[in-house]
Amino acid sequence: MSDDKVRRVLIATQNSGKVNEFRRLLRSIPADFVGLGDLPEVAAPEEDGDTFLDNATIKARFYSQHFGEIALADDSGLVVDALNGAPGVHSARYGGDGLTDRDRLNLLLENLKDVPAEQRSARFECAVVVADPDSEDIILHAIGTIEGMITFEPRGSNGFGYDPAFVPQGETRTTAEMSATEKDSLSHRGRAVRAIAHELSTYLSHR
Ligand code: ITT
Repeated sequence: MSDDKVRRVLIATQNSGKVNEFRRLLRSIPADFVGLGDLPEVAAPEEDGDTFLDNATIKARFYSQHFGEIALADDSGLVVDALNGAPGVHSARYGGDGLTDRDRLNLLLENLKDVPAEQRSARFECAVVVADPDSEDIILHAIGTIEGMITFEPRGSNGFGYDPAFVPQGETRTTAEMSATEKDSLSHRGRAVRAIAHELSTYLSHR
């Protein structure tokens, strides 16, 4: 570091499942990672972008400006081929307001109930964006993807969201049946974070 000050980075997500994963994935970076839960509550910005990258940029910029902190945001979701890419950027809102993660998972499986095994291909995608309140441009961004298939029934209780219905390519278990370390090693979020980790560390050390 250029001085003894420990840099703070805001993990700018309201999703506790993502916060847990980011804390694990970023643990080798010498910075103080703060969650939104450690700061005064603020209403989330509207995610009206067409892509994961657009929405991650909206969130990183918004939280970075609002709190005056370097902020790392994630926009992610499940892209199902048999549903023409749904739920996609709407993964957190699939089925409308008032549903739980489990309700959305059940809705997905219901909507796919007549789709045969060989047509159940899907992928998780994750865009990670880092914004600095002192900079107009975003500092870093990366996209991570993991290919797989949707199960017929939910399996496993680890992870969050659609994990109980997603089996990565070459695996037999869902990501909800894997340990945290196993999911991190192949997940969309793990891949996106590993793509920026070195540059983030360098950026923080020179700031
Ligand atoms: P923030 O916007 O505050 O980050 P969010 O949950 O609303 O929280 P997104 O708009 O990016 O975040 O929606 C992502 C949704 O995609 C998430 O709620 C899950 O339903 C799903 N998802 C993303 N990554 C996942 C993962 O690793 N495992 C399971 N489901 C995942």
